Amino acid sequence: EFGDRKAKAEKMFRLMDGFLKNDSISLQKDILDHVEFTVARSRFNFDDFEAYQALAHSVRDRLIERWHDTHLHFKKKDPKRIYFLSLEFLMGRSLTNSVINLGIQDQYADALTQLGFDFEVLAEQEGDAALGNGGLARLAACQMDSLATLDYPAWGYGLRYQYGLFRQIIVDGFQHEQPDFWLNFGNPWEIERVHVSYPVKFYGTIEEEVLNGKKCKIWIPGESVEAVAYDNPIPGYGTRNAINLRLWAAKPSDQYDMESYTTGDYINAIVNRQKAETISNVLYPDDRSYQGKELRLKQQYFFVSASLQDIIRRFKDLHSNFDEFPDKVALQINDTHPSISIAEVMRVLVDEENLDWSKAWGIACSIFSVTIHAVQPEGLEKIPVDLLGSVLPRHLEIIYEINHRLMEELKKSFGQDYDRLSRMSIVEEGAVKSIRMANLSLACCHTVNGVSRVHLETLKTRVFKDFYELWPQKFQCKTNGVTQRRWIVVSNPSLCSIISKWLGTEAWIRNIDLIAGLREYAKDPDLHTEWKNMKRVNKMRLAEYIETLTSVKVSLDAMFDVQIKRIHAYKRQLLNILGIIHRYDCIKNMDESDKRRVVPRVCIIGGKAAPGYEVAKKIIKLCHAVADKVNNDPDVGDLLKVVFIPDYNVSVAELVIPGSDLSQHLSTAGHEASGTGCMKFLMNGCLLLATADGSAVEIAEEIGAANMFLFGAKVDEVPALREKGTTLKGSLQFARVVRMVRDGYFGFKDYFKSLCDTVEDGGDFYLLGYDFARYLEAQAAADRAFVDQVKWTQMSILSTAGSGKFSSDRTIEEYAQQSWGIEPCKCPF
Ligand code: GLS
Repeated sequence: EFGDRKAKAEKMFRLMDGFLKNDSISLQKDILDHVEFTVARSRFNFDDFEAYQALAHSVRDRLIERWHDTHLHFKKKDPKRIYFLSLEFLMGRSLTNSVINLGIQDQYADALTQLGFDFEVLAEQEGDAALGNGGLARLAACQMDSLATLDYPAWGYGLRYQYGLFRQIIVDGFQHEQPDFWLNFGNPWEIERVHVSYPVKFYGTIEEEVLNGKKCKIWIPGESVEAVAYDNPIPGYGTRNAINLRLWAAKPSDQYDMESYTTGDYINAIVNRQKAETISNVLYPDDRSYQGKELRLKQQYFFVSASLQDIIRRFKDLHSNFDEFPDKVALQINDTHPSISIAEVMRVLVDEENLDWSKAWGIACSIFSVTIHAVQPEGLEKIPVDLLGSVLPRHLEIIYEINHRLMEELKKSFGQDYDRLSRMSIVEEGAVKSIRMANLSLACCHTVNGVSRVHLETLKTRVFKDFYELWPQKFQCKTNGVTQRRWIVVSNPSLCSIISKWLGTEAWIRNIDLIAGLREYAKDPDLHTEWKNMKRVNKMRLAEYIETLTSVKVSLDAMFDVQIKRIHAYKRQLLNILGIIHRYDCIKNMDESDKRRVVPRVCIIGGKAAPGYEVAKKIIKLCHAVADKVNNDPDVGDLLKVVFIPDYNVSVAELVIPGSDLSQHLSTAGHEASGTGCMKFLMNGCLLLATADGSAVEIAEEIGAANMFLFGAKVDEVPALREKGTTLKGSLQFARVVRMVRDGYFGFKDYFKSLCDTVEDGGDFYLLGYDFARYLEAQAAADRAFVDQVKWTQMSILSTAGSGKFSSDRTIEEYAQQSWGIEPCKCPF
């Protein structure tokens, strides 16, 4: 019978390969069919958006085909799989990325031209899938692309929020937030799986029972919500593999609340059921501070519980003995957010599968690994015990038991060192007794990853010092990376062609190490000409975008100087703005002959502030206030323009990065775990002006410090500088620019007062005053380099050539080999 099934499956594989044709005529026909039958418009009358929808559906068909093949193949081979749990995935747009990874971009472009449409115009119709805040979430998206491309048997699991990250609109220079109801026009990239659903339980009580002479705990939940799967195929590049990103949506449970119905309270019963959906309604828009909110905890448990039920079901399809679980399953916890999964695995194994505690714990410890993305202890989630006890009473008990055993083990190593024991405890005593989710992860995971070398050092020596002393072997460095498919091939096609032409191959798109081959041509005048043309065309596109959005006209001869990322005190956008004020002040005081020597600049800033983050919001306003003054000053003209790009997101980044000359990464050393924006700029041949923080340190090693502009206090100097506190005076120049803001030179004097206070009067936690003079020197060095365009272009080529290490392909290979123990599983067709 097995042979029969196998033959049938093989026949199906062969048939499926024959299903969809990718020549231009077939694609045209498919698109028109979708216009008529999916979008339900007449094929004689449809607009760009409808054309985009039809196009997306025809691409989706091709994705589904490969995705089926891949999953059949995985099922057949039954390899160990990696399950990547993340509360956030920032996918951005899917169309262009999909057709490129499927290898049918030219055919589609051709088909659309024949139909009288332009591929690029239709691609612009797509909105971003913004189910994440920033770096952490975009990293997860890049890693999914690499997992698919490298043929790893991987699944992503997350939440399908109905509202993604808020849209930022600017009114009079102030940020306002608008809801991002991104599913309004449907989402062609997902497949709703109504039949793949699991109940997720909350609240209730614990009862003890005796089963087979053994005392057992039974959780009697008080609420049940249904998790329904929405699958998002992720195609690899240069392979048939397409893996799955499964996002869960909350729906009312099928279990009826009989009481309400029989008492006739029909309307209220329905209204209450509907409340279930709120769990997956909205993404929390703050990436760093957690306030122990009930909804947040419910979101975490909701997606973790559904994912684990799905994973265990898949395991049980082929296996019956949990001893084999670690051979088939690796679970990756993306930051502390999904760490409740550790308690959930224990609950399932002990309460439902009736395993001994120690056996269950052995399994848990061999399947989980975690990556920490935070530097500051505030970034590590804590859940108040009262809250956890009410929402997940059984999990709280389990965590107490894990902690009890941990403490016993620690006593063996550290004796009566109670300070240390209390620091390492999963339970934090204090005004609000809480569970430290990071400590729970550290107690269980076999691997704890940092996201850059500097970051791992911080974890080892500061954040988790005690744990490192106990388990040094758990700590590993997995320097972040980004996918060159999205950040070069999709977003900078001209650069992509140049690289392929000069390397004589497209193989670098899968094997990024080859990109180093460009070094050989860094001085070649022909390459310089092509490189500069590419940059100019990209700048032109960006300039048009800027003019459309802000009505500011910018000169293409100016240096495009960019800082785009979340607005945060530690990322020091304020340092950038104060630097701009200094530049403005200098130009104002120059005579005409001095002005002729000024390198013209367009200073571009973009980023969202968390809605409740006052300081960040004031920084946005200050940026606009300065722009207003500078851009309208006839003394300045094209020498300086200041632009704030509203609603920064993945698609905006795809447009801005290829058109930038210089990018700024200004975090106070020791505060940026890694930073991934810098890697995207680097790949695009944009020079970096950066502090020696996060991954910038490793970038300097790869391209040579002489090819970037490094400045500022070093990680190990920062604590001592802070100690000096009030005695540490910034430069005169710094005092002057801050005074200009204080005195109302840019208006809004009262409003900016508290912002100025953060960097003066003994405050200045992020050392803006201390770093200011050296920041200006680095900026001056960038100006001098820009004047020598041959030198600049060479540095730019060397940046791209040295970016190979920062591909997420390298990161994923390291995870696969060092943390997860998985092998590629390539679809044969
Ligand atoms: C972050 C860090 O702040 C970034 O430095 C890092 O690059 C990113 C991915 O590892 O993770 N942590 C976080 O909470 N948001 C981030 O962007």
